[in-house]
Amino acid sequence: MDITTPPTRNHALLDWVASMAKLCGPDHIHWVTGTDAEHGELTAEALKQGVIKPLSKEKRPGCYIAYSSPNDVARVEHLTFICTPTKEEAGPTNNWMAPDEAYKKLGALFEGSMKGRTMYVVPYVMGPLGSPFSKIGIELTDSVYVVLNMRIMTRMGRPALDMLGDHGEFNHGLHSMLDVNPDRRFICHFPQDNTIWSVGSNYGGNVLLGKKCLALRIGSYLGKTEGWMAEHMLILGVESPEGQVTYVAAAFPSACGKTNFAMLIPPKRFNGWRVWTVGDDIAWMRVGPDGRLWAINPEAGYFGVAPGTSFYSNATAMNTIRKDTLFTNVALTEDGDVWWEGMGTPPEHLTDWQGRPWVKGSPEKAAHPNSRFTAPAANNANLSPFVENPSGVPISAIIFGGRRATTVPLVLQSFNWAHGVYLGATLGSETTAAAVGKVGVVRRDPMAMLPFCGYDMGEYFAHWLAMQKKLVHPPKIFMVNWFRQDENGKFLWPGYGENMRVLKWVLDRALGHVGAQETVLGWVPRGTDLDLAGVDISEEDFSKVMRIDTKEWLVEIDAQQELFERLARTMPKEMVLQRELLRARLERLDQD
Ligand code: OXD
Ligand code: MN
Repeated sequence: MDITTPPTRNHALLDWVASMAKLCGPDHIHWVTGTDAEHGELTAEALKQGVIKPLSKEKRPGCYIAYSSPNDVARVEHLTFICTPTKEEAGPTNNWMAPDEAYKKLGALFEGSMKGRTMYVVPYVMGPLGSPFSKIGIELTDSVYVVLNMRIMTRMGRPALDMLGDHGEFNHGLHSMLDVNPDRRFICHFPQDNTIWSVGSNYGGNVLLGKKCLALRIGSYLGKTEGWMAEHMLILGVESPEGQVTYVAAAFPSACGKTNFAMLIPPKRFNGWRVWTVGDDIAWMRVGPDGRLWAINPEAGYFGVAPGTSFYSNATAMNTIRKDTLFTNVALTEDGDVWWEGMGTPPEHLTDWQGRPWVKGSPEKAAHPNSRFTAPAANNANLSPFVENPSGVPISAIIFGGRRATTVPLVLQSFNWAHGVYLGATLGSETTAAAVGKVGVVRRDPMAMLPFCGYDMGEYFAHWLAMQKKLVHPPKIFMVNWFRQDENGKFLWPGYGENMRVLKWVLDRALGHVGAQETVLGWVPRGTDLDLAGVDISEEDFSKVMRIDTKEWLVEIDAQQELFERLARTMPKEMVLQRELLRARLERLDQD
């Protein structure tokens, strides 16, 4: 076995790498340092292996395109396991495997899996370097594609080892692609051991172990035990013309526009306003000494959904991905550029995401619906200057949003923290292409964390409720729905930049600048409090988008029953009572 010199004296790390190498049997071990020179070598290696292809140097400098196996294009929730000593700890919404069984089963798959391959040792930090909020992980992987992605998504290499030192704690991540076969694909989390084992996939969410696996599944478990929160939330800062910046965290299920919202460009009407991106997918939040909730973005890049991204929907992202970006499963133009559905008019000819010729007008999608860009946050012209702040940014408002064609109004504010937790806990959303399975069916996705909570969801709600005790200045909680449709299936709200109107009301409420009108569901904007000047929406459509229909809500409450039943063992009483209170209010209204 050929080994680059381990740049560490951390014995726990050296011993663990040695034992995993013994199990997987790679020909080489490469300790990743993260330098530019090394990046050049890894890129050359990936090109040689045919894992990536260069894009046009003029159009996309430093950019590459990769294609995954057609059987490996999204997260696989049915093959994702939480391996806690008891099934109860994982809870009824997670797949569970006993730790011994999982180590045995996956151990047999890992055995000799890296023969003829290189094992890359990838040290990385989630969170700003040197921040006490940050966590260190080591991912052992046989995929050079993973290493190239981790370089963008995390603080990878030597700085991570320096932060770890000789004795530090780290997450133990082991990944092998094997033969990318869905029959031999498992993503297992061992929260008690701070360990993740992933086999048989090479798709981002399954294999970039810092992201969903560490930052959310293991992170939420650590958050519960250490008294903080790991959430599937973007973080943004809104700067007023006077220079006051207010921070908001927002949870939306996968592929519901978090990246677009995090990079929002205010419309003309909001001259002098600016939105700063702190993060687009994950927030780690702690109560600060001032009693406010402070959030960091543990990531260093964006693993964004490409389809639908355009200069209209997200100009900031389009500019971010101009250089140094890795594209996966998008279509390729004849002049070495990328294209996907929703970007604009397609060229006459493309090569589709499976390498097949594609002609304009073809009914087939040229890019996979879950195709992605991996881009450095540093490319974002609106990146918050506080993104590296070791203590994060103070959050004044939390937003929950789903993708709902009916029922859920454009915006409302919860009555209080517990009611806000109830709104988040019962969030429903139509499924998207980000996970394998049927698209477009409403499922409960509590706090957009259903696929990402590393322990029992009822306990997770209890943790949310318990956080209130520590918060002297809790953020105000809101619910939004950008996706409501009319009877003909047309979206009622223009969305994208116009969401600034809603955001402004959220800020006004969070900062106590405006009153509001009470409804059965929560507080909503009064007459003119939501600035609609210049928005392309009729009065009638606006009333439709804000409509709270008693009958629909009685059905919605019934649709929450399955979640309440599944989580009955640990569902906090407050959640049950919130639901009953809402039911009583709705029934009274329905009778009147
Ligand atoms: C993601 C997801 O990739 O949520 O962020 O699937
Ligand atoms: Mn996500």
